[in-house]
Amino acid sequence: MNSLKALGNEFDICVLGNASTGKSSLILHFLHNAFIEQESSLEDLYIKDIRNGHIYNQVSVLDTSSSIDSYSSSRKQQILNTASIIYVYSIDDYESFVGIVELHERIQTLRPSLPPIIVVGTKADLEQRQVSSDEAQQWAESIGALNFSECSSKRGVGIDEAFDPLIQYLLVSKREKVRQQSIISLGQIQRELVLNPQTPDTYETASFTGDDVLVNKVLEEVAKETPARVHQQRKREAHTKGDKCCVIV
Ligand SMILES: Nc1nc2c(ncn2[C@@H]2O[C@H](COP(=O)(O)OP(=O)(O)OP(=O)(O)O)[C@@H](O)[C@H]2O)c(=O)[nH]1
Ligand SMILES: [Mg+2]
Repeated sequence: MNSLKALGNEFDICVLGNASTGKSSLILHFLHNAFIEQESSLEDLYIKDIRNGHIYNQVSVLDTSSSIDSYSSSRKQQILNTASIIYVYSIDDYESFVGIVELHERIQTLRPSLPPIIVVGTKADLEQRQVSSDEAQQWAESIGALNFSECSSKRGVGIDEAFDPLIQYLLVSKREKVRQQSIISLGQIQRELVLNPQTPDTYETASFTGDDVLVNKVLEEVAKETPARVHQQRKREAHTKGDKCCVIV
C-alpha cells in the first residue's frame, strides 16, 4: 500500500531510524518470515493479519525511508498518526543509536503524550559491535519503552520477540476500542427498538470483532427491550461475521 495513504489515516506501527539500519529487512522478515534484500529505500505501508485465537486482526506497519527529510511535514504527520513507534538502530553503528536518541527528543516535542514505543537493535549477527546491549536497554527504560530487544533479520533471530510485546499491546487496545464502539451500537439498537418497535428484524452493529460476552449482552438487552415483539417461534440469535455483529430478533 502506498505510504501516502498513511498521511491521512491512522495506522498502527511507524518504524523509524537512520539510513541502512535494517528497518525494511526487519519489517519484511516480520511479514514474510524470510530475509529479503530490498533494492530501494521507498516508504511503504504494509498490512499483516494477526491471528489471536479465533479472531483475526490487521496491523498496519509503516516502513519509513531515510531519504525523506525527518523534519518534513509528511514525517511529522506520520508521527502524529501512528498508534505506536519502533525505534531501530544497528548494533554495529553508534551513530544510528544517537540518531534514535535525537529523534526521540524531537518526537517528545511533537507528541507530549507519547504512544507505546519499542527499541530494536538490528544486525545482532555482526561482530563489530559499537552499541552495548546495556546502554541501549538503559536508554529504552529511561524513555519508558515497552520493550528493548536485539535481532538479526539475516539469521532470522529475535524478530517475533521484537514485535510481540507491541502487537499484544495493540491488539488489546484495538479490542477495547471495538468494545466501546459496540457498546455505543448496542445503545443505538435499544433506542431504535424503543422508538420504533416495527423496525426490521435484523440489526447490525458497527465494527465488532467476535466477542462472545458482548454478543450475549446484546441478546439479553434486546430481549429485555422487546418482550412484545419476540414470538415464541422466532429465532433470536447473534452472529459475528468479519468485523460485524448481526442481531436477529
Ligand atoms: N548483517 C546484517 N545485515 C543486515 C541485517 N538486516 C539488514 N541488513 C543489511 O543492511 C542493509 C540495509 O538494510 P535495509 O533493510 O535496507 O535498511 P533500511 O533501514 O530499510 O534502509 P533505508 O530504507 O535506506 O533507510 C542491507 O544491505 C541489508 O542486507 C542483519 O540482520 N544483519
Ligand atoms: Mg528501507
